[in-house]
Amino acid sequence: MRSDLEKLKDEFLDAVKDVSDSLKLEELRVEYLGRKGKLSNIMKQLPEIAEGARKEMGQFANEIKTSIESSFSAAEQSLREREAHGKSENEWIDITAPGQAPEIGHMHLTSQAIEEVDELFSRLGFVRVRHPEVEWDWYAFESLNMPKTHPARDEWETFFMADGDKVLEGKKGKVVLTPHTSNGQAREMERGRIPIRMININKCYRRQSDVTHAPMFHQFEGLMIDEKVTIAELRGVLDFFAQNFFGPERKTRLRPHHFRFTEPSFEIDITCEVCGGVGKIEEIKCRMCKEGWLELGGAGMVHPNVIKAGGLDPEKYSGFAFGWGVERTMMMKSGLNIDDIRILYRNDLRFLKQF
Ligand code: FA5
Repeated sequence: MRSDLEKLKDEFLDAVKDVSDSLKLEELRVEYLGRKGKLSNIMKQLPEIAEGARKEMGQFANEIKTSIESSFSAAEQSLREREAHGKSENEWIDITAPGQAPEIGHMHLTSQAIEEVDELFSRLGFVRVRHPEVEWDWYAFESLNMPKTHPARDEWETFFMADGDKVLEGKKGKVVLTPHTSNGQAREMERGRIPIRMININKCYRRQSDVTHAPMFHQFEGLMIDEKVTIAELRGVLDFFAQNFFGPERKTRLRPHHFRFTEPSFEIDITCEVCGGVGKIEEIKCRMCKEGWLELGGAGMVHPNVIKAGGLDPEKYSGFAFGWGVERTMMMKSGLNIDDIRILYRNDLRFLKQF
């Protein structure tokens, strides 16, 4: 066995000298050191060796193995160096050639609109805040004058959060993905910093998907609370926004509506940008608005019960609130001409790069 091992080592050293690429070197490693290789084969003789000499022979076999392994590593290292050197001799760079500029992205249309909304309201002293997207039932519904079993809740098509089959629940009720930014109303009042001029811009979630509805969208919620706030101030703020955002030629209208958290309540519509407010394009009903007007959002004077839920005295304080969809508002801007809201979130660069 000893002479077999010595022969094996010499044979390996001889073979490794001539190897010129890493593939062949690996083949050689498998042939000599692999599980079914030549060294393993010789090691099978070990149990036949007399017990007294077996330990010594085992040690000798290990020395041979270590020696083969280090010759292999040395060959591997020198091959790597030779390959690297060869490469640098063959490859060259023309440092005078023009560079390839990395593609620079830009803000998503929705983020651009959010910045613009934020900037316009800041001119009126409204401060941008962010209240949670994952919310308690209390802030999303109950504090807004919608008790647990009230039918008005049915309109919201909410996503409740669950852990397996168990709907998550805590001291402030179930956990929901907020369906609107009105969840920020009681939260902002609880802070107790009066007067309030808040603009809460955030993601909202509803079980809806069609040309004017996305399951995830954004709203901006304005809230003003002070002593003696009137409806005239609400109109003034909304007009300021509409004229600056859409341009003076576009028309808005207030339509009486019902929200549980405002009294009186309105919906605000704007003349449709896709059909120019006519409701038709070449005698075909406008796919976006169907009648010339598109709803942008709701507004109204904050209900006394909501002021109470926010920890303030409704006898002393009054205010207004409005909540509009960012995407819908943006889609109604002149020149955009987007006729399906869902395209904003399809991540199609051919569309997004245009803006
Ligand atoms: C509300 O969400 C009320 N919280 C608004 C409000 C706030 C009223 C404060 C009074 C006072 P509404 O469900 O109508 O109301 O939604 C408001 C706007 O959000 C809609 O007009 C629309 O512009 C936008 N919106 C609603 N659902 C979606 C959706 N699935 N996809 C895109 N935009 C939506």
